[in-house]
Amino acid sequence: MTIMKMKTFQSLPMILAASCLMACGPSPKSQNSEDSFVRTPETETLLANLKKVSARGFMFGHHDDTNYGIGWEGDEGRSDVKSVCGDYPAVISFDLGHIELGDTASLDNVPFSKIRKEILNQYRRGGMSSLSWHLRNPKTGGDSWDVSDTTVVKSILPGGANHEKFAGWLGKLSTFINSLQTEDGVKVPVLFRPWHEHTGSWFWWGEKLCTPAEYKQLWHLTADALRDNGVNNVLYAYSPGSEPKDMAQYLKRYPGDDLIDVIGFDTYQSDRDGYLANMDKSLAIIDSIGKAHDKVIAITETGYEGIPDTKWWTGTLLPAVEKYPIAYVLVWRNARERVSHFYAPYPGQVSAEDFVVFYNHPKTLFAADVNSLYK
Ligand code: BMA
Repeated sequence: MTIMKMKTFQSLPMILAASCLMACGPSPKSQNSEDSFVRTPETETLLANLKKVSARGFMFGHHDDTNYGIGWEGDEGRSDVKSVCGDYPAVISFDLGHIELGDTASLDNVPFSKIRKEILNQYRRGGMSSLSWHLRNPKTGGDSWDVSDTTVVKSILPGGANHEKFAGWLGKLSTFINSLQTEDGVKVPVLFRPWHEHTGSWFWWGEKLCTPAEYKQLWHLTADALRDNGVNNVLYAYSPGSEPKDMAQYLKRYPGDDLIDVIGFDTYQSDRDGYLANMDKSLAIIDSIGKAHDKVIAITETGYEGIPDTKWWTGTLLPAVEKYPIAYVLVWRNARERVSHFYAPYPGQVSAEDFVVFYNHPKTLFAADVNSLYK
């Protein structure tokens, strides 16, 4: 089903115009310890706009949206979300796993040239791209999920045996992010969300795999290296899982307000009641911290694998999130290579009609609704 909507409200740039003079200038946060370091104006404008989005609603996001979907791969301009509702997600996320190896394709087998092209396409639509990084294990050679060794983080910090190797990986990552440029040479701002779900212990940077001090050092090492490599077009997102029970637990490994721009969490539905409870608990935490620390809040990953509930979008997701001032909620990928590993509807999928109702809700924002996050 394809239904085009015409939502009757002002465009985001119009609403933001009044506050832009103050909000769009470089903020003190953009000055890192090196006085000369300033993020690009487009990056600062993106942050200012993210802070304003929740006055209108929340953006919908989908991982790898334009790279592939159910029954297709690489078709120009195609998106399962667009096929269902007529518009692209306002946020699309991509994963840079294997960029560190110098490979030409990601861990999910998407060429990095294609990822770059889709980030540029999303920028031209005025929407946002977010980047996660399921990188390899620099000590064992295994993947992100290889938790067989509890000293991996320590080994890549200054003085560790894998420090130089990891610096090289950050160099490759930086080269890619620096290459995100329009024909006019404008660097495309992106939200970078490394070291995610660290309050669980399934990634080598997880809770039981490093100390809070090591985890924070990992973040600073990463951001400092990117800055030294000239990366000035990223905002940073901190996204634990839904394990923290209160603000203190949420902030236990927080690398600091100077570094982080967006705070969020990742959580998925298995049983509905548990999901709603987790959502509410985690949303309340990030809402309070967001207000106290002046941070953008978002649900950085969520979803219900296979979406077997015909009314999931308006019956579960919408009521769970609508009372909180989140900038966006993002669902995970529609894997073309793993049957039933999908989180957004495609034409004919059982929740597709309900997704159109969700799309037509005045609070949900898609690419044409946000129009431009960079002006
Ligand atoms: C996971 C799964 C994996 C994938 C990884 C990185 O949640 O979707 O299949 O490789 O994300 O995208």
